[in-house]
Amino acid sequence: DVTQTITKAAPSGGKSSRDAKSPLVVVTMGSDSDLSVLSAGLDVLERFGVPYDCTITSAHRTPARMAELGRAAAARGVRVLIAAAGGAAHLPGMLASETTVPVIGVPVKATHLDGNDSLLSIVQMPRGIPVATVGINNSTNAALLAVRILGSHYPEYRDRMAAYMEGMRTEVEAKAARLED
Ligand code: RP5
Repeated sequence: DVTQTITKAAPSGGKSSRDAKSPLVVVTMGSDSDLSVLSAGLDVLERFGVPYDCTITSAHRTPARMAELGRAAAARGVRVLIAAAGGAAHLPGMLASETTVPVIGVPVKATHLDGNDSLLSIVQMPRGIPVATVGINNSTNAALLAVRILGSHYPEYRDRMAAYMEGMRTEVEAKAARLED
C-alpha cells in the first residue's frame, strides 16, 4: 500500500501543507473535474511534508491566469509545477512555455479516447519546451517525481524519498517471503 509506505517515510507523520505561504510545488489542473485524479498526488505531497498550492488554470478558458501562474512561479520560489489536463491537454506545455521551472504533466483520462489523447498531447511536446510526463491518471508518480526534484536541492526530501523506497523494498520482500513459505 503506497499510502502506508509514505506515512512511514515522513518523519513528521505527514502534515497538511495546503495553502502554504511559500509553496515549493504548485499543482494546477484544467478543470475541477480533474481533481479526483489529482487527489492521490496531493496526498503524497502532504505525507512528504511538501508545502504546496493547488489551483485551477485552464490553457484555453483562462489563458491569462495560466500565463500569470507560470510567469510568477520562479519569483515565488516554486521549484516544481504539476499540471493535469485531459483531452487536447495543452496546459502543461503552455505553462512550461511561460516559466523555467520544471513542469510535470499528468494526462487525465477525460474523453472517449481512454486518456490516450491527453497522454500524446502532453508527452509529444515539440523540441525546446520539455514537459516530464507521467502515466495516464498517475498523479502519485507526478508527486513522487516532484519530491525527487526537490531532493536534488533539499536533503530532507532526499532522505524521505530514500526512506519511502526502503519501505517499498521491505514490503515487497515480506510479501515474497510469505508467498515462498
Ligand atoms: C480539460 O478538459 C480539463 O483538464 C479536463 O480534463 C477536460 C474536461 O473539462 P470539463 O469539461 O470537465 O471542465 O480542459
